[in-house]
Amino acid sequence: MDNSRSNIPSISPAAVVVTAVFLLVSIIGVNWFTTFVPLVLPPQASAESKSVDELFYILMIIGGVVFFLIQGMLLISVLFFRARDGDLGDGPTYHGNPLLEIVWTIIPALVIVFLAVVSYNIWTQNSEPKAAVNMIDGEETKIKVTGARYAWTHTYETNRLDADGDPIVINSGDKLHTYIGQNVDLELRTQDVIHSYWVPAMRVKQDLLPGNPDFGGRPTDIRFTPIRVEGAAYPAEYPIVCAELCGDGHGRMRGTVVVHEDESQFLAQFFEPAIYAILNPPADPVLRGEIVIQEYICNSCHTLDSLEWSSRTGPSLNGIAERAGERVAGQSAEEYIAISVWNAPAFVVPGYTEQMAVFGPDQTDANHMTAEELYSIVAFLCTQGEQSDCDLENLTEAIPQAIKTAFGLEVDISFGQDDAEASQPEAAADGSDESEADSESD
Ligand code: HEC
Ligand SMILES: [Cu+2]
Repeated sequence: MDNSRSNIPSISPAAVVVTAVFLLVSIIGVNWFTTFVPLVLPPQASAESKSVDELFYILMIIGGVVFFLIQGMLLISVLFFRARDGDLGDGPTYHGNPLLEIVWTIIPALVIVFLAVVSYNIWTQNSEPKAAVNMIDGEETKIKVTGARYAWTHTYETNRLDADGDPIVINSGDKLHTYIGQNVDLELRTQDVIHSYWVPAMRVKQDLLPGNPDFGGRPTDIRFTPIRVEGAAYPAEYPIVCAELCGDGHGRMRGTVVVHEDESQFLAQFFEPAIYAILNPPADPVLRGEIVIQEYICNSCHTLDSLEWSSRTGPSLNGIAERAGERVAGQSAEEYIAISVWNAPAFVVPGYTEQMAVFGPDQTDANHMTAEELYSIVAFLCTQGEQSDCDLENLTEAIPQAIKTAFGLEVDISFGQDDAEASQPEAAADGSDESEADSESD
């Protein structure tokens, strides 16, 4: 066996030709393949999406060529350099070719530096804070997103004031309303584990990091600016997904970005009706409860056919009013439901564990629930069942009484009865907004 160390075996011209052809075919093939990528990707719905897709194409082409080249070389080696019949010897031993080694180190290094620079530029460009964010009615506002197993909640801290002079907060549940050209800047917080707010159509994704903000926790920000998508009908809707495995309900932790065509459509179809509904809640607690309960993440754990909820972490709320009176001896149905919502651990339904989220006046953001809201939620749940254990004729007295007994709190049930002077916005007046019922109130 020839053992000389720097003796490179001669390469047959055929192999060189095959390699060259393979390289050419893979470049052309990968290029051709990328023309199909837009069919698979969601539409480019944000200003950020173009640069992200450009980076994606660059990565695809480089990765694709490297892949086909390496597989091609492997194929060629197997075909041309395989052991011939009767050849039982080792192949020639050789190593040490400084030129070759320098070349195959420098080329990938340059490629990686190039990718790092391009990626870094696109990342900083897309994530850097912008001026004039979340403009509504000519003013900046704050939009917060709360992630919790397994739901998203969006809250708008508006510049409108309620009767007491406090800023009105719109809770739009799992929907983010925005409009073309609005510089969206969301503050993200989680109530439990790490989640990740991902809007594929906007090409943005950001983790939510645990930690109590009062003790140095870390709210994060996600920024994007919706643009017009050719051929889309407005308002257009795009999914929000959780991109961090956060538990068994991770797959249904979803929401929707609703992009309105312009600010006036946003105001008319979402914002003004939401403000109007907050200033003019229905006087009937049951009707109000049906709206209020949908602002919370109850749907992420419970089933309730009348509202099309279908989650199974907690017991079904179908017919809850028929069982509520018998759950705990000595507790009225109203009291039992009120305690179940504000102080779930007080009684744990057999077969379930203490997994229910905590709601109450001391909680923040998505879990903040006033006594008035509790009152209307209890009123609504009292109507869920054929034979209600609640005193349906007398809810306006029975529920405040139950809340007083359970928590020692007085409930102000006068809402919706004296706000006649607030003016009706046009959009709500033309009746085009039943679908917004799930996005209103304080
Ligand atoms: C994180 C999941 C989760 C969320 C969110 C949640 N619940 Fe629950 N809920 C549970 C679980 C689990 C139970 C059963 C254990 C217990 O009784 O504490 C339960 C029990 C209940 C019960 C008692 C049911 C019965 O059959 O006796 C009521 C009523 C209830 N929840 C209402 C609500 C309402 C209203 C909301 C929203 C404001 C809500 N829940 C949000 C998980 C949840
Ligand atoms: Cu999640």
